[in-house]
Amino acid sequence: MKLDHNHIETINKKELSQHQADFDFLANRLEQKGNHINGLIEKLCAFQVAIPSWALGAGGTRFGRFSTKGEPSTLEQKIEDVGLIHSLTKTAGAISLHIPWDVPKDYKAIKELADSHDLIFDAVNSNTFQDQKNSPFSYKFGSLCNTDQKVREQAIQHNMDVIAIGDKLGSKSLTVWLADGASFPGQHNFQAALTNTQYSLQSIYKSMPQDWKLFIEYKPYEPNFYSTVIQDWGTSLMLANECGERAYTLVDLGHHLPNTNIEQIVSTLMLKGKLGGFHFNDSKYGDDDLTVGSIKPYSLFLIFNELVYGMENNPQNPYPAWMIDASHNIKDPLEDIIQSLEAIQEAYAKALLIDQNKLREAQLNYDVTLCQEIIQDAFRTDVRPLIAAAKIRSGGAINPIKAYRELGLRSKLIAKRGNSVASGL
Ligand SMILES: [Mn+2]
Repeated sequence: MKLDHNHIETINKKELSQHQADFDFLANRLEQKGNHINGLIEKLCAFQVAIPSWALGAGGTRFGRFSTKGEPSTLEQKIEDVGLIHSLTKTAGAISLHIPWDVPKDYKAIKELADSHDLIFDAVNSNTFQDQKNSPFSYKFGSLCNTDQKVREQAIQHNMDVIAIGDKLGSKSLTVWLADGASFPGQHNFQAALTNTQYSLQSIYKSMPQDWKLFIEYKPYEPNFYSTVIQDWGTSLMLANECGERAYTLVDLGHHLPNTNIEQIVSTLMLKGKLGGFHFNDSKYGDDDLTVGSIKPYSLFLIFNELVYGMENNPQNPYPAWMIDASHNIKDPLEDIIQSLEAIQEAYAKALLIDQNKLREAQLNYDVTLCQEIIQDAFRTDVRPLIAAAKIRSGGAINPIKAYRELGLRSKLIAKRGNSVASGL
């Protein structure tokens, strides 16, 4: 299923005059403050976030899973769903595959399908946190960290297979997230587990094509509840440095202990040129994988402040790979992703409004009050008309959730696919 652009235009027409009034008011205010409206809109249009292939169906918890119905059961349908999201938002121009959940059968056809939806393949994700059918060895006691060399070799080979698959699709990076860790004190020799992980990652790194990047994700706990081998950004950075120039740390917002200062982590990594990728979600307690911006929008804004600063001042850091890594337990997954994209755009737009020169001056004058005023003035600005203007310019919907509902897209998907449940998770 593909959206006819005329349908979006018809829906937009109904909102155009209200939008224009809102936009003129905001643009006037922002111009008075010295902002260049056109430049802001261009930056918003250019900002694209990858959608992971496993996020298009209802997620679940260990207590159950409630299907949304009409979920995609093939890779083709998953691409179709990302295509729908991208048509409405014009900010989801990439898909991130999870292997082995989404291995293409016909690479040429899959590439053409993605292309027809204006989508590229972003980072590919390996999976050594589950045992795969027909695999001789189990990851129950770890994969890249395992004490048994044969298990490690199997996990390394899997990552090499994932790289080969990604390479055929035009991906340029591999994301490694490990569940490796210990559930109880004494279970692991920490040093041996870290050393094995390091050697395994180095083997994977060496096998990558020259233009590929390796992203190393960290997480403090879960599914192992005593320790994880790559528990924090420091460990990830250390491993990345030991691999080489094209290895980077990947920050997932949910992979921190409560109240961690994530914006400072972002800032440090970008200064060192080592922030490779970024996974968006939101959380109240742990790795809750909730809709981006639904719990802590101010925190997201502060993180974007550092991302914007880094993108403008740290040429040593490559442009990060953005991806939504959330789970949708009770909402329609496509609506949830659209809400996440809106929250990301909002935080980005607000961060772009921060007057960095004034902020620097206030910092040098030790004017703490003014520093807060400058930052919060940007945060308190309602930037939604700016985001809508970017949507109009790129051919998206002024209000994507409203358009999704008015077009009855979930009902149409159910009519086509029935009560199908997404494959993968
Ligand atoms: Mn993640």
